[in-house]
Amino acid sequence: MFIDSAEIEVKAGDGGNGCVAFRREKFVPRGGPSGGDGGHGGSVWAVADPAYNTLYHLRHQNRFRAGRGEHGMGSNRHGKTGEDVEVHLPLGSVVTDADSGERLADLVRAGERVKLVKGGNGGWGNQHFATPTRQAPRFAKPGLPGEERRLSIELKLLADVAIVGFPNAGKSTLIAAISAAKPKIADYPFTTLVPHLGVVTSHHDTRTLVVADIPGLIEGAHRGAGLGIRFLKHVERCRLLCHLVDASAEGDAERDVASIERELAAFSPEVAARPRVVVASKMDAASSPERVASIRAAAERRGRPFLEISAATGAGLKELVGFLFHEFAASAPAPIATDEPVGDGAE
Ligand SMILES: Nc1nc2c(ncn2[C@@H]2O[C@H](COP(=O)(O)OP(=O)(O)OP(=O)(O)O)[C@@H](O)[C@H]2O)c(=O)[nH]1
Ligand SMILES: [Mg+2]
Repeated sequence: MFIDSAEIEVKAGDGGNGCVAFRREKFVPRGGPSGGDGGHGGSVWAVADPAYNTLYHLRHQNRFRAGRGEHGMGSNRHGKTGEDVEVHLPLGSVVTDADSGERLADLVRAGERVKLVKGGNGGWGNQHFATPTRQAPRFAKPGLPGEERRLSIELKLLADVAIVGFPNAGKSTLIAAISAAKPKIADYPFTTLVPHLGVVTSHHDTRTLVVADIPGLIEGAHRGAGLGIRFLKHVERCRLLCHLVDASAEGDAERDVASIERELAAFSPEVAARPRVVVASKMDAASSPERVASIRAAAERRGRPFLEISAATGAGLKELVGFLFHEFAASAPAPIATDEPVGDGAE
């Protein structure tokens, strides 16, 4: 299942107590204080792990506790440090403190580690408290408690390009045609219920782009219509939007284009302002030349580039992929390199 938000509780280990002890050796009468320090408590870390695509695993475990520090011992022996604990999260996870709203981590690189809560310091043993006038301190410090937090985690997929559009516009067919991704394709709306990622390889070199197939949007999505806009957060980090408009549908495309724009704007003005290319899909089955002309006109009115494709025949796909790479000419390689559907494919 594709789960993209979760709440967890994390608790770092308490520090061990310092120890009160004195040297007791046969030929050393009245030996000095020898109580060791308590060990530090373990911390809890977030680790960006490409083996995970969703937050589903946090359904089974939502509490993480690091080990406590051992208490100090006699003969100046320190207590052992408590064991650290790691919470593995997919790339694109944003971790915030559920109570204060403070953003603690935004994991974008594989292997990145961020400390979520810090273990408590171990207390000092009595050996630290000896002074010339107090040679036999009978006290030590207790360990400090480990931090504790409630965290909320949001997964926002990391992709370069997001394919958006009405249900049935041909988004999944497109991603299946240009990458190894295999989302479900069918002749009815809302076939795709969760976002899918695909890696597209350049025709000319070894560059890759991560493209996201976003479930269809309809008018009123921001008020919850259809699948709503709950998946639009996955568009937030995409630098380019590829807006598919079905050329096989009837009527003037202006309304169709405007209604997707309104939904994007209602979600986030920033997302609505992203670079966007308008793509007429299903050109092999175009309903009329007027329909295609109206899609082109809607793109021109907005100063957006316009392309025509047919994922069925492959026409225009090379140009589209070339265009996408051209837009990203100066950008770094994509952070994710998997063609896995996000989730277990249960749709
Ligand atoms: N003739 C033709 N049909 C297409 C083309 N692309 C997609 N289709 C058909 O259009 C229908 C919808 O395609 P999908 O790729 O599932 O559409 P979608 O945009 O992912 O739809 P949702 O997941 O429901 O939002 C399917 O029956 C496809 O076979 C095309 O280029 N030409
Ligand atoms: Mg689909």
